[in-house]
Amino acid sequence: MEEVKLFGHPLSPFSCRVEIALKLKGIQYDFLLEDLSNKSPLLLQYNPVYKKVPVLLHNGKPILESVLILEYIDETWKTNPILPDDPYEKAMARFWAKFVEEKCLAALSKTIWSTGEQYEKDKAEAGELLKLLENELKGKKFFGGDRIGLVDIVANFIAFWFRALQEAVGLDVLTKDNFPKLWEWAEDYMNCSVIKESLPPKDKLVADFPPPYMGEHLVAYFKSRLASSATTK
Ligand SMILES: N[C@@H](CCC(=O)N[C@@H](CS)C(=O)NCC(=O)O)C(=O)O
Repeated sequence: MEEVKLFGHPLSPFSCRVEIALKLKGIQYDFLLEDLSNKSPLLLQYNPVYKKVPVLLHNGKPILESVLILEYIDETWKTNPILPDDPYEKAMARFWAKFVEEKCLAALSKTIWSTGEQYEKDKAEAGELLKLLENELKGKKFFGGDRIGLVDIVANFIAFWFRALQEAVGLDVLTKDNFPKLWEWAEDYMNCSVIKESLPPKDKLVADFPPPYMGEHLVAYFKSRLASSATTK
């Protein structure tokens, strides 16, 4: 009997990536909820370098970093592949996953926290990156083609987290008009049952994000921004 345990947090987009991959493959696992403001000794033991979730424990061996965990899961359990077999297609999927991870997440996150002129600058910068994703989706339902693949799972921050926070704070970075293909992708992605059951409720995300590991000042800032957007609506 295999041991599969996931140290995670339900509001973490990184932890949800792993849950999605395990569910897509039908792997049974135990979810160990981490209190990110008071991390468990086991989490610190398994991930002494970054001290972050997610950590996948497979038969006693820890696997770290969500994208690497996704690849590990795909290589370990072959049903419902999330990476293509073809070496070129695989390299391209990794390329776009890296692009989403390293460029898009940072650029989109900046727009949530910035205001005024800085917001306009950050929005334009994020828009340039989203254009590239919009183009990549041409002729495809998902980044993975007809089925959800690595890039789709890595981009879950865009489909759910970013769109929910953007709506809550009243931003217009990613809209149906500006990025119709990307918007449609996000809707299709969110409509998949495996995805729906792996994501936290939107109101909980908006109320409790960012999770407590982030600085108090960020939490306070986010709340005040929410409050001011609510009064100006
Ligand atoms: N690059 C990591 C990022 C993981 C990450 O940032 N996890 C956050 C939760 S969303 C965390 O555990 N933070 C705890 C901390 O920063 O102390 C991955 O992809 O797994």
